Amino acid sequence: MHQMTIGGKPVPVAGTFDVTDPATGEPFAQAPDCTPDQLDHAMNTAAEAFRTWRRDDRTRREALRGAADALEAAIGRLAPLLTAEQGKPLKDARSEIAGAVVWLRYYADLELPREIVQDDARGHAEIVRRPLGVVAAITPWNFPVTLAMWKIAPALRAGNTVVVKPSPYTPLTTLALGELLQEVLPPGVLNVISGRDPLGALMTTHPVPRKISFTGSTATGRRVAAAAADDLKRVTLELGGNDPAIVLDDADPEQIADRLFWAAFRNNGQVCLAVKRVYAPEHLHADLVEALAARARSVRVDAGTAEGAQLGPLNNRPQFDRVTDLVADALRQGALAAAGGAPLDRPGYFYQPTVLTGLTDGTRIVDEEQFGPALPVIAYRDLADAVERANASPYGLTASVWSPDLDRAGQVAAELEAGQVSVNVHGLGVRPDLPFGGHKWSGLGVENGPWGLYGFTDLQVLTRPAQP
Ligand code: TXE
Repeated sequence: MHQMTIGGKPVPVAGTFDVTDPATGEPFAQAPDCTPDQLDHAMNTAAEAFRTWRRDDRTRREALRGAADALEAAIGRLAPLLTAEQGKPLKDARSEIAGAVVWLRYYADLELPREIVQDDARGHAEIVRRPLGVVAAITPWNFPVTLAMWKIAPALRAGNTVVVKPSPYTPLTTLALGELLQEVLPPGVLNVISGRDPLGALMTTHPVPRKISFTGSTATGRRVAAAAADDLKRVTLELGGNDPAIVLDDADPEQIADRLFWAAFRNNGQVCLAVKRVYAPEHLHADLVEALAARARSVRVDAGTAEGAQLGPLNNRPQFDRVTDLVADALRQGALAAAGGAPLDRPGYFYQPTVLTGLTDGTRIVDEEQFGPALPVIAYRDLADAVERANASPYGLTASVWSPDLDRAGQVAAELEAGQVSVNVHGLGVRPDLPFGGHKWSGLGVENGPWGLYGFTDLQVLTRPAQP
């Protein structure tokens, strides 16, 4: 069994919970269930390690490089574990872990300039960024490794120490990551614990961490923010989205369909920034629906271990039930499934890639985050009205505009309320060097780039008068 790692060592297992293979719907492994004492131990150990880890920038950068090399060498071993617990095809599991390596290297290489505001005859004023202390990192089940690394790499680079807790649906690869990285990190710098949802809540009220970095649902994000408020812990929240794609009247449906389709269906739509609703002009609507539906029908959905699988099952039962309900609700309201519309007839959490037409705003699957392989395509008559409807959501994570006329697309993009807006592609801005964060209910603060690292620091001003 994969074990929790605290202070560089495996922790004796006190209790366990089941981990389910989404391709069968059956439990296939157990994970350790962290006790409150073990949580205290993890937090105190991280606090102790912080005393020295925060001091030496060079050691930290070398350690992150070592972590990148160790993780890269382990991709072949970790990818099958990620597929088993998450469901995604093996090749996607491999590229997810490879992405985490890229993040480690980016932060290892990131130069942080000294910010000297004044250095003249009157004196010297400089701004430094101090690490906060212990960071509690809480992650979801859609990209367990990547999203953990979006927190671990910048937090460690800035000089913090980390206690990370993966989702109870996907704890195993993160536990394995914790075991693996002990070879290259000083003890206590990265601690990995696992448990059910109440463990996340305990982390947010624990007195030790100075920051909670959370990725997950908006509902839980609110609880995290409320729990952190008492102690004024810093929080970064990366939450849900209901990301619109607006197709302009001069776009060519066949030409854009591949990119649009995969922006919506990658990882089975279980992507915070997936396209979740498409607005298409009336005269292109039927052609675009058919172009997307043709792709949906031809995608190979199978167990992540099956040769040639392009999409696996949904990750967990509640998510499978939610997608099933949202599509059934839309069909009851008069929507038509141009492709899919139901689960696959086999065990596990498999759902047919689904393209819905004949529906509009006010239907649950348009208004809420579906987080699954079902995409509503909505016809519009007036572009200003489509923009209005795109912005009418309480979410604001990402958005895209599709047109060969880049100036016009750029003007529409500037109207959209979202943390990232792309033209003729969706989600191009997810890179280690660009800030990623949501407007409105989609989050608080940003991850990635120097801006993400700054979120793991407090500013300190150092001043002195000129020497006589
Ligand atoms: O998320 P939760 P769930 C959305 C998506 C999905 C919905 C529910 O729409 O349908 O969220 O997924 C931990 N204090 N996203 O229920 O509960 C939990 O153990 C602190 C979008 O899985 O937010 C897990 O580690 N932590 C999202 C993590 O929070 C708590 C990705 C996320 O779980 C906690 C995933 C508490 N009170 C789902 N309760 C995205 N932004 O990409 C639970 N947790």
